[in-house]
Amino acid sequence: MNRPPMYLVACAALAVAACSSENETAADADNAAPQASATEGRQYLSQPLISEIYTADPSAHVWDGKIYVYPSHDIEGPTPEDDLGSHFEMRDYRVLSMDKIGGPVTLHPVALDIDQVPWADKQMWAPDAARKGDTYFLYFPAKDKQGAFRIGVATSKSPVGPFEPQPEPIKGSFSIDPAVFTDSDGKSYMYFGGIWGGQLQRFTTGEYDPNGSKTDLQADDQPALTAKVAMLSDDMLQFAEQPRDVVVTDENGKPLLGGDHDRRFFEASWMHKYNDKYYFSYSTGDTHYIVYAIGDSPYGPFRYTGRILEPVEGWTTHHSIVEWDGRWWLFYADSQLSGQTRLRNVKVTELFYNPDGTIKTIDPFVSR
Ligand code: FUB
Repeated sequence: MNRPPMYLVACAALAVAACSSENETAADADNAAPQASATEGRQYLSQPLISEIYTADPSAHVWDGKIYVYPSHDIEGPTPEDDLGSHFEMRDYRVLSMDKIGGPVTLHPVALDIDQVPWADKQMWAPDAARKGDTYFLYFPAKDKQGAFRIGVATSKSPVGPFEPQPEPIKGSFSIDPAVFTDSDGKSYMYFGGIWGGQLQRFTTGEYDPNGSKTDLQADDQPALTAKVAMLSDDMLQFAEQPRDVVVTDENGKPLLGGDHDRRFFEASWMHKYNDKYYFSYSTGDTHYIVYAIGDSPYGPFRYTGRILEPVEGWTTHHSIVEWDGRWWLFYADSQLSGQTRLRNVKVTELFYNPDGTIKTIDPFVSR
């Protein structure tokens, strides 16, 4: 794929219809004829938001009525695929924005490059963003010079950057996939972590153990490793407390076990609030589901409730959930454009709740 121009306006396949008519709605775009799938003759539910670069791990936010998406920027690298995700060799971030879902998507210039971050060595994985006052915060994981994942933060007066990084990672941060949720009372929390390549299992003592397990705790009958959550400081630049476990329980109130690969936490935390309940959602990794658990507090515990998204094309699955224009949207990614797990593309589709607050499971493929 050629290097794209620094700034361009993209009109993705899904959005072509919306681009061609000002009156077309997001629903019209969602109902556009799906393209034939490269996988098993199935058809994709939705189309990539952009095709000029490869993007994944979309964290979507609505600020001043506009939708901003903070994705990973996938690139072709030389490293062979392995179970630690060494082949995800991303080096910068670029922001997408759109005035409406189904409308034109703007791909903004580089918002943050790894060469700007003194402590970061490689692998800028899934980011998220937050806003407080007139400042925007970009949170990102990267490996430090010792090979340990840490989480950094960078600031800007614009939601699309450029962002200026803090010189050090967030004190006490570790692992990957930060997701920052701001509650109705203005308090912000970072959810983070990932097992296997995300290294949670190598931080169980508080220090990074480079020789630790490559996967998990390797104790299938014990509580699984959990995501972590910490309230952020008033300036949004540090943890205000020691990270706590994000406990997800089964129907009997017992923590999910390490062997429960269909339900236990793997990576890709996201938090949203619906009808005063806290919805913690995440990827189950090697079983490829996006699932969710519901709680009464941002700290949990959360009770496992069900699946949001069935497996997409490609190994990874990572999402965000946001309300826009009175409707709820799932941003996700697959490998439709490249057929390769390391080169992904972000998508969006509408998410629906049942009257009891459960979420209707989405199949990323449709049969027509
Ligand atoms: O994009 C690199 C990693 O793959 C992310 O941090 C994970 O969530 C998975 O999508």
